[in-house]
Amino acid sequence: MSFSIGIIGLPNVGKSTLFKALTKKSVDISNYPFCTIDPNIGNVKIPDKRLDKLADILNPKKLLPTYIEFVDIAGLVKGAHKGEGLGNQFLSHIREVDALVEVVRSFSDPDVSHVSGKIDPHSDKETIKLELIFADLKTVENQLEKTSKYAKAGDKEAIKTQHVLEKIKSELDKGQTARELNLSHEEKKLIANLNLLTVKPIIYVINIDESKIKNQESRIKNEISLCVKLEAELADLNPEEVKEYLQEYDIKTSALDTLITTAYNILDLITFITFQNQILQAWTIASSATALNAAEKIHTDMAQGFIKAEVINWQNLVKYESEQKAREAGLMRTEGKEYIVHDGDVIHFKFKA
Ligand SMILES: Nc1nc2c(ncn2[C@@H]2O[C@H](COP(=O)(O)OP(=O)(O)OP(=O)(O)O)[C@@H](O)[C@H]2O)c(=O)[nH]1
Ligand SMILES: [Mg+2]
Repeated sequence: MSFSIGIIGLPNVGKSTLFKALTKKSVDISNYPFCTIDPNIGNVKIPDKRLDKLADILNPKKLLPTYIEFVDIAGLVKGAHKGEGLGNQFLSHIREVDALVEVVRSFSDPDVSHVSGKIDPHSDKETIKLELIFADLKTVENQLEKTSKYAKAGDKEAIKTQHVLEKIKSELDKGQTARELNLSHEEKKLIANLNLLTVKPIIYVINIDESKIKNQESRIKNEISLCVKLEAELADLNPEEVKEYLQEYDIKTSALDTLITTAYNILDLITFITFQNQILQAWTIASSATALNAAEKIHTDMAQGFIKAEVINWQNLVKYESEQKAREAGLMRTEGKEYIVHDGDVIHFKFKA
């Protein structure tokens, strides 16, 4: 598994349309709220020019790009935590995702109804934020009850966890997300099993009118503006037609590319590459990951028997056209477990089987 993204938002704002644009899967899209009930799940290969260039010189039997899994769920409405709309039980479908994408309606089409009767991106964002906060509050309160028993009995881990939970609860009580607490790595680890929604990084997709596409450049790091409907129409076209379409609307990068770049940035992710058994494969990993973490990502055996990692930057490999020549030029380095993996590293792991 590479990484996964849950698509959330009010009903009828274009979540499934975005899902279609990204995954090219045909799913139910309709002009009435609560069209999606059961989640749509799809994988999207991450296009990577570096892999293509490496494939040109290495001639692999198989080329496996890294991918993102998208999960498109039902819409949340105000009061969902009290059972309004479809309630909030379906949030369980996105508990385990790595990040959230929230679709926010800004397009004005009078033929598409809005659950609260008016287009108000700011208020819609607030509604969703509060519903996620309510969902997390319930989880935190339930867990606090359990943890406090162990904490009272003197369990050291439980005391620490209780402290973090109380800190989160007080933030949620104020109407703020747990994300805003900037929890430390240690604190996050203590509550990781709760899969709190408001801890997850979030990207806003502002779904704009076709006429507003040009000159839309957001200054906010985790916000992108797209005309989701137009992007979904691209899913049905061939690559030549897509090019023309993008030019006509002056769109420089597709929704998928924009979203991937934003997700990699806010999640602090990088890609490393392996070429083993004639398979050229890209892997996604956190930017702080070590060679041992990278080996673990591939196989636990590889991490357990780790001997060394032979590392070469992808550009050097392309430049020298073969591993042999790159090695002779002294560009293949031998690194240990603690080596911090760089974006675009091509890594050979040596391990005891
Ligand atoms: N004009 C316009 N309509 C859009 C756009 N994006 C989506 N729509 C329309 O909005 C309606 C709802 O789209 P969906 O993708 O089904 O919305 P959803 O958020 O998945 O809705 P639920 O599953 O019901 O929560 C459909 O009629 C879409 O064609 C857009 O960018 N512009
Ligand atoms: Mg839908």
